[in-house]
Amino acid sequence: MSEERFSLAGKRVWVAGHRGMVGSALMRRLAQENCELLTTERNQVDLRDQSRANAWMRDARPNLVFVAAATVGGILANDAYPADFLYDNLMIGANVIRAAFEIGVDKLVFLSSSCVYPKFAPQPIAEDALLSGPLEPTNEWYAIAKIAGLKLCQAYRKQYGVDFISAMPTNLYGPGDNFAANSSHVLPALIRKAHEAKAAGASAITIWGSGAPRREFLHVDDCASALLHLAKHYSSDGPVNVGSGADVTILELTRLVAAAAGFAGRIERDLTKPDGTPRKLLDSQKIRAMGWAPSIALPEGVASVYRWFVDNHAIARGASERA
Ligand code: GFB
Repeated sequence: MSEERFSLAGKRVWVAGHRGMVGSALMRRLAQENCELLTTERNQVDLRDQSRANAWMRDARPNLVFVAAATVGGILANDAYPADFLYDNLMIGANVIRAAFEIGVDKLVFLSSSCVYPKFAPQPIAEDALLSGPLEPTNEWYAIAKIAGLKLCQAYRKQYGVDFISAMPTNLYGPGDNFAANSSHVLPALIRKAHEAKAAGASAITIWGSGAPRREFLHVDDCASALLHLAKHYSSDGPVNVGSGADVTILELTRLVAAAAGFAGRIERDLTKPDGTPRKLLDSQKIRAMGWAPSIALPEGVASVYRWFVDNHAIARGASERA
């Protein structure tokens, strides 16, 4: 375990995007710490608006900021709404990072993403693969905004010596995810498909693409614990990967979800839909060496999120998790 460099005790902590899946998990985890939690609603402060973001930050005066606000979605949403994914995420990142600098926050943790790495990066993907090759076209818009955000953190650190850091979480899943058919990521989409097929007595479910792409999944509660760990223990300019260390094919994931939902029918493939990046497995040695490890195995995590979906799907959210 590396030494604690930043204590949360008595600190004012702002989770930007606290109603999203990641932000909610951070709020649950931070509730166990001796700190004061600050939040603002999306309809009060649109973080794409620089003057609103500045005014909020001047009033709230947080010591620590987690930038978990983002416009997010799965492979089709990324491809269908490139302007929203690029503009919203550029503006949120730039406004929050700049405002944090202006009021002199002690620490800022920016959430980037594993999709910022090149489409054909060597696997597992180490942090130094950043900007070493072309991006996956379906999510280059989101990726460019997330690269800009992490570069802005590095730039402020280099020019002004501030303690801004970036984390690169792998594909996340958990309670509070978006389960909408066309805008969700694969794991919640499969939960919904398997559940509805079982309820309707259908003989098959259809997955997008070939089922061959490999993805690494991390439960959002593990991600939240990693983000807190980095806030406390890490202070340097290099981004840090946050992954579970294991990947599965989409077909294997579908079988896992079908088993959790009790769906025993056929799995069909819609080859008109994109596969995206062939493989995305992070090398997370850097954070593991700092003493963090995930604690929720994929089968257990899928089963618990399936139960969450069954209990809550009537109120599950839409495509965006911006606060
Ligand atoms: O999770 P997903 O949408 O995003 O898709 P990415 C992962 C894989 O699952 C792709 C396949 O190969 C999809 O074709 N898939 C199969 C499905 N069935 C489905 C389905 O019903 N819904 C969805 N959504 N996929 C995202 C980026 O890429 O990764 C985001 O677009 C973000 O920007 C996220 O970075 C972490 O893993 O391909």
